[in-house]
Order: sequence, then structure tokens, then C-alpha cells
Amino acid sequence: TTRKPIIAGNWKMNLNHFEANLLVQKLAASLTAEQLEAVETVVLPPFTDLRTVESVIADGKLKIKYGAQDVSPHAGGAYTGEIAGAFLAKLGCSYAVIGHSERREYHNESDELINAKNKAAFAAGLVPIFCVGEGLDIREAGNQVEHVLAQVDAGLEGLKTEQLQQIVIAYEPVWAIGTGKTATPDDAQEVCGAIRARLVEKFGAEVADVVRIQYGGSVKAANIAQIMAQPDVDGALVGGASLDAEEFVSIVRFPE
Ligand code: G2H
Repeated sequence: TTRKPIIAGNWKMNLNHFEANLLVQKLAASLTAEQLEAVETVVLPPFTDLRTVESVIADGKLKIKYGAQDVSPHAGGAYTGEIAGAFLAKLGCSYAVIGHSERREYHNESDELINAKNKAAFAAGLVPIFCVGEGLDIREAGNQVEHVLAQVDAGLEGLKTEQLQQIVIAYEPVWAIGTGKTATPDDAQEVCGAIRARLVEKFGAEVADVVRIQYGGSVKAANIAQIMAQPDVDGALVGGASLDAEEFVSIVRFPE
């Protein structure tokens, strides 16, 4: 297949605008145009760092893309504390993370809300990095595939074909997030393969073949190559390891 790998650094609630500036400067100094062409590279800072990231990237004419960690399901108006997709697009964002497990867990985000956010992102010209994944209890009961496919079905409900072809799906087993426990490459492939099979079943092979599926959960330089070697894994959503410039650069350079 010809799916271009996509490595995205999810900074979560880390790095102020000054630290964000330094990190992006370091990435810029270490990654060549060829490397950024081979592997689509994305940073996902807090909202308050987006302007800073935009200016560093624009000044350096860098091919690093960026996005936000969430988006409002609403287009605008009286929604105190929310951030509209149009604001993010105006700041040059390409992506928005939707339905990360930390938002599902700490902000009670439902599949319905996540579906609305996927639609709001597209309406604003952003591509969702739509997250799915199972908790430890579900994994221990052996129900991970069923659970994740239900999240996929609900999240993609009502999307148009051209939207489905652009979406990035991130599979993140919740028990492997920030815990140092990485799913084995086989664990990642099992679920990512099942996601792709579901896309084939529902939307046809032409859509399923172009959708990029990321693995996320304690990805680091030492394990990226084996994860990327799986046939249905097209990238990684990297948390902790994306905060360190050298480590993130090594991850992006996995093909070497
Ligand atoms: C999973 C991942 C990034 P980490 O949340 O989204 O974080 O790599 O720290 O497990």
C-alpha cells in the first residue's frame, strides 16, 4: 500500500509557549525536508501554544504540520471555554485530536459527542485524529475488538466518503497509555487489522485502503520500528516521548 506514515506528537497539557517554541526550533533543526516528506510529522500542542507553533513553522517554511487536542462540536456562539474549529483552521492547524481516552474518561465524552466533534472538525477544514481504545477490564475479558469496533462505528456515523478517506484513526489501548506497558506489535495489529476490515465491510476497499491507522500508547524510539512493521499500522500517536526533541526526532526517523 502507499499510505504515507503519520507520526503525531500529542503534547497533552505540557509545555508553555516558550517551551513550545524551543521544542519546535529543535525539531526544525534536526529534521530534513526529505525526512519530513517521507514521514508526515505533526505536533499537537495545547491551544495556547498554537500561535507560537504557527509562527515558528511559518518562519522556517517547515513541512511540520500541527493541530489541536480537541475541538468544540459547535461552530461558534455562547459556549464559554470552548474553541471552535474555525479558530484552529485560521491558526493553520491541519488536524484535531478527537475523543482521546483522557477526554472520554475525565470529561465523560460519549461516542455521540465524539461523532459530532468529528463532523465539526471536517466542517472547519480540519482532519480528525479520531481516537479509540479499550480499558484493561475489556482487554482482560478478551472483548477489545468488539469494543473498539463499536467506537469506530459510532464515531464515523454519517461521515461522507471524502471525509472517511482523509480521517486518521488512532488505536490507543488505555492500559498502555503513559504506563510504560506497550501493547505488543501483534496486539496492535490485531485491533488495527480489525478496524481496517470493518472499514472494508462498511465503506469498501477503496476507502479502507487509504485510511491511516495509528497506534498509540508508550511509543518510543526503541519500539517504533516493530510497531510500524505491522501491515495495518500506518503511524503513531506519541505522548510522553514527543516532549523530548531528540526522542521524537528518532521516532520520526524510524525508516532509517
Ligand atoms: C497515548 C499516548 C499519546 P503516551 O495517550 O496519545 O501517550 O505515548 O504517553 O502513552
